[in-house]
Parts: sequence; structure tokens; C-alpha cells
Amino acid sequence: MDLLQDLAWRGIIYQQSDEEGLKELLSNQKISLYCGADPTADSLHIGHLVPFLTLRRFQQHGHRPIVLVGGATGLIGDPSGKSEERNLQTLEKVQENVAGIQKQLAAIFEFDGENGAEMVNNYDWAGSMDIVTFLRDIGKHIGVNYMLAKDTIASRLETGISFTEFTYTILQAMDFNHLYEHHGCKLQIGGSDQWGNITSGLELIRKMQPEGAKAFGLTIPLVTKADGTKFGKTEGGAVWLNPEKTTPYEFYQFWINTADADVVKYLKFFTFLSHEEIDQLAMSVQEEPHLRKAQKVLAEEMTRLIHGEGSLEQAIKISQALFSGDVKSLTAAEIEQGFKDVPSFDVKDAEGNLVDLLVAAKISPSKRQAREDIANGAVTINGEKITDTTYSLQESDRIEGQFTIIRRGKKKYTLIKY
Ligand code: 383
Repeated sequence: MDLLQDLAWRGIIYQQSDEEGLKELLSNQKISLYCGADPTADSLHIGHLVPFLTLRRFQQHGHRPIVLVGGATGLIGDPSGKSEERNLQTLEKVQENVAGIQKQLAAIFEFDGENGAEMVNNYDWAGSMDIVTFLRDIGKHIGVNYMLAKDTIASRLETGISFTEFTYTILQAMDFNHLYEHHGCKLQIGGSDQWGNITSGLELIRKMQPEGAKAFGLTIPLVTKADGTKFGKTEGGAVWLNPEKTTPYEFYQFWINTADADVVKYLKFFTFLSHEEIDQLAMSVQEEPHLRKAQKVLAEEMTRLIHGEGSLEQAIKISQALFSGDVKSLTAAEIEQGFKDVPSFDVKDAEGNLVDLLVAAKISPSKRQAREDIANGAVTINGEKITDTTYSLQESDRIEGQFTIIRRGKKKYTLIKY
């Protein structure tokens, strides 16, 4: 099965500018192709993954990926999919974000070898272009009517769009034209929200490059959820690739919680597992859904890909400890990850009467209730049941001197911090 057939099998192809033409091109030669991301934050989120992982699939088939970070376009703001004008970010902030995103993208690609990836920043060619050159050499080729017909612009005409955002699509078109001319880049891929910008590029290449020049565009469907809610969002917001924003444990948990109705699709979109492996997991979802095998493999593949083997092992360890209640084996760093969203209470002293602590930390509503909870065996300290109502916490109850984990009832955890 060739690359395009694999992408089709995975459901990764949404629109193509010239399906037959691209098929022919790819069957004859290895090409350079690109996908871009704007530095709107200091980290990518999982919504960015499918297009960039698709770029990597091309690389695995011998093609050369060009990874673009929009140091210039990030200063303008893509109106695609936005119903309101964006706030401008400072140059400083954008540059900081560029660095964060470049680092994450670098981890996804192979940079050595014949078809090693290349990282580019459109600030390098668009940042210093003067307005007269822009208007004469570029703007002259793009009709205003043509621009007004684009969905992303047409949908904003009523609510309003600044000239700045209106012009965005020409900047992205300039990139494609630049990469075509200077890097031999023949194809741009992106999410379906990028169709308008990708076709602007094809238009500009057609106008600016010698006759016979030919470039292609391909988009990828937006990732959806069977229940109709938005993909990639949790109660805490977006699922980021930066481990300081979304810990590897939270990242792992996000994938583990995928619904049966979505998991096979996500295995196809996000993993590099073979068709046979995915078909087998699909069967498992049908025949033994309670085992959640597909979800486990998905979570493992994704966490290993983004955070590495060590973080994956930690995430599994934390998940198992929280599930079984046996939290004693966790390190302080693992506790910090696993208990990020659990209520916490700061105390200065390690020693202290347990009843008093349960009340002070609002774990039990009153001293009487606290004593009852302890006597009933409803309270554990670091996973071990305490039934002595006169118990006082000791130095040894502090994990690495930093934390004590108290649980009341089956699930209600509180983290005591020193
Ligand atoms: C800028 C200059 C280019 C080519 C692309 C760009 C960025 C593009 C954009 N992309 C999104 C982003 O940055 O805004 N105008 O957040 C997202 N992409 C990819 C994919 C996606 C899109 O980075 O659909 C999701 O991740 O295309 O929303 O020359």
C-alpha cells in the first residue's frame, strides 16, 4: 500500500487540489512539502498533531518535510475559523512562542539524512519586506473579489474584519510561493481550516512562477468526537504538548479516556501502528470493550511519542497507584503530577493530631465526624488505613518530606503539603 492509500485508509485526506496529479507526482518522485503553525502560544496542543504527524508519514516514505513556524504570520493573526478579530501579540511574545514551538516540532521529525526535515520561519522573508514591494510584487496578483469569496473572509464581512487579518491569506500564499521557489516545495498540507490559505498559495504560484509550474494542496479533516463535543478539550482547557502545562500523566489520562466510538479513528489518525495492529485493536473494541485495550495502546503510543518512555512509565505507575489506592510507592514528583487537581492543604509542622488535621484541611466537617471516620476505617494515610482516633502524624508520614496523601472514603483525596 502506498502513502496516499495509507492516508486514505486512515481517513486523513479531506480535500485535494488535484488528486490525480498528486498521485502521479508521488509515484514518480520524492518531493518537499510543508505545513505551518503560528506561534499563538508557547506550546502546541494535540489539535496540531494530525497535520504534523501526517508530515512525518510523508517523511517515512522518503519525502522531505519543511516545518514552518510563523514568526511573521503570528504577528498578524489568521482569521480562519475565528469569528472575532484577534488581539495583536508583542514581537517579544511571538519570538518566545516561536522558540517553544520549534523545540516541540523538532522532536517529531528526523533532521539528518537525505530527506532530513528543515525548519523555517517566515519572519526571515516576510519580516523585512517593505510595503511598496509587497503591494507591487505580490498584491497585484491577488484579486479582491477572489479574496472576498474565501469562506474565512466572507464569514467575517458582517461582524467585521480588519485590513490586517484580511491580508493574512496573502502572507501565507507568499510563504508557499517562497518555499516553492527557494526550496522546491510542491505541496502544502494543513487542517481543513487552512484550505482557503493553501489555495491562495496555489493561486500566487500560478501567477508568479513560470508557466507549467505546478503545486498541490491537501487538507486533513478536523478531529471530531462521536458525542459531538469538541476534541482536545478537558475541564482544564486544551491538552498541551508542553509537560509543564499538561503533565505526562494528564496527557496519558486524556487518551485513556477516549470513547469506544472514537478510539479506532484516533489510532488511525495519531499513531504509526500498522493496519494489522489497528484492525486487531478494533476487534477488541467490538468483542471485549471492557478491557479497553485500544485505549491503553493509544495512550501508550501518544505519551511515548510526545514525552518519551520514562514519562510514559511514570504515567502508568501513577495511574495504577491511584486506581488501586496503593500510593505509597509514588515519588514526590509523581505525586505532584497525579494530584495536580486534588484539593491540597498547607501545614507548617509534620507532627500533628490526625483529628485536628482532618478538620483543619476540611476533609471531615467536625471533630466528631473525624473521629467517626477514623474509627470506621474510612481514612487512609499514604494508602494505609488508620483506625486509631488518637493518631498523630509523624515525620515518617511525609513522602520525601513534602507530602502526605489522605483519603477519606473511596475516592476523596487530599494532599497535605509541608
Ligand atoms: C502560517 C504560515 C504558513 C502556513 C501555515 C501557517 C499557520 C496557519 C494556521 N495554522 C493553525 C495554527 O497555527 O493558523 N495559518 O494553529 C493550525 N496548524 C495545523 C493545522 C491546523 C491549523 O498549525 O488545522 C491544526 O494544526 O493546519 O488550525 O505559510
